[in-house]
Amino acid sequence: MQKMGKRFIDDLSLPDVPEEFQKTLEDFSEMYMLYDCAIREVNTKLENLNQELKFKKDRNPIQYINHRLKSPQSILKKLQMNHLSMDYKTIWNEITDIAGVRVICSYIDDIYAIAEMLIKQDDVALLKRKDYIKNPKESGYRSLHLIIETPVFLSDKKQLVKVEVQIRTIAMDFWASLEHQLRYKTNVDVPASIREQLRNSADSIYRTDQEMQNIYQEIRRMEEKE
Ligand code: 0O2
Repeated sequence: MQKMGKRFIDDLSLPDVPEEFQKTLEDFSEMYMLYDCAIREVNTKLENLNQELKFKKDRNPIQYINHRLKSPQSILKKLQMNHLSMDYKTIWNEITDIAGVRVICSYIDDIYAIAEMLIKQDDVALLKRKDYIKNPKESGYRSLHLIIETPVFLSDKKQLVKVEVQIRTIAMDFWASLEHQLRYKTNVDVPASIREQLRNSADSIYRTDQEMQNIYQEIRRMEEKE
């Protein structure tokens, strides 16, 4: 883990990095170790839920789980955008998405069911919930975001660590991944007409998600009558 933090830090090309942030970087290895442990804790919780539901209901509501640690470059960008100071304490308290877990579900209802099961666990505290499914972003982006805090048990103490959990369907993820690539991999200012096309495509994907959910429920009802 020391290595993972170090790799990230070595990757940072330093000329434009403020001195205050460079100093804070020295403490990043330990911070990344904690976030990495927290990701594993949350991952295990989600995998266990999926396993139990497979056993009880004979289906997996979670298709797959991804995770990532936010790079120092992205942390710096966020601090600068939000006019935050660059000390360790500010990063620890204010940047809530350094540890990120993305859960890809089969159906819209699975998203809410998994979220409820996760935040009901007594060692999980919900700090923030943003429902971009009920209230999609201007871009068309849909996903349920939870900022949770979970304990990491170390050799001599228990440390609470924040993790951002993004939960969405396969279809929402398909759109978000391509839109992310299109937006970040281009130098051009995306015109309003293309932004509208992207929004329309997100809306149409959402309608398909709703149709698939309805079909699934209908088949379930038919099975129950058998
Ligand atoms: P990455 O590489 O995915 O981490 P906050 O201060 O945290 O409350 P913030 O940071 O604006 O406010 O959080 P928000 O908007 O709730 O969630 C940010 C993350 O959601 C992004 O992380 C993306 O992962 C995802 N996201 C939000 N809007 C969009 C969008 O329009 N398109 C796509 N594809 N993803 C989106 P990062 O840090 O941008 O990047």
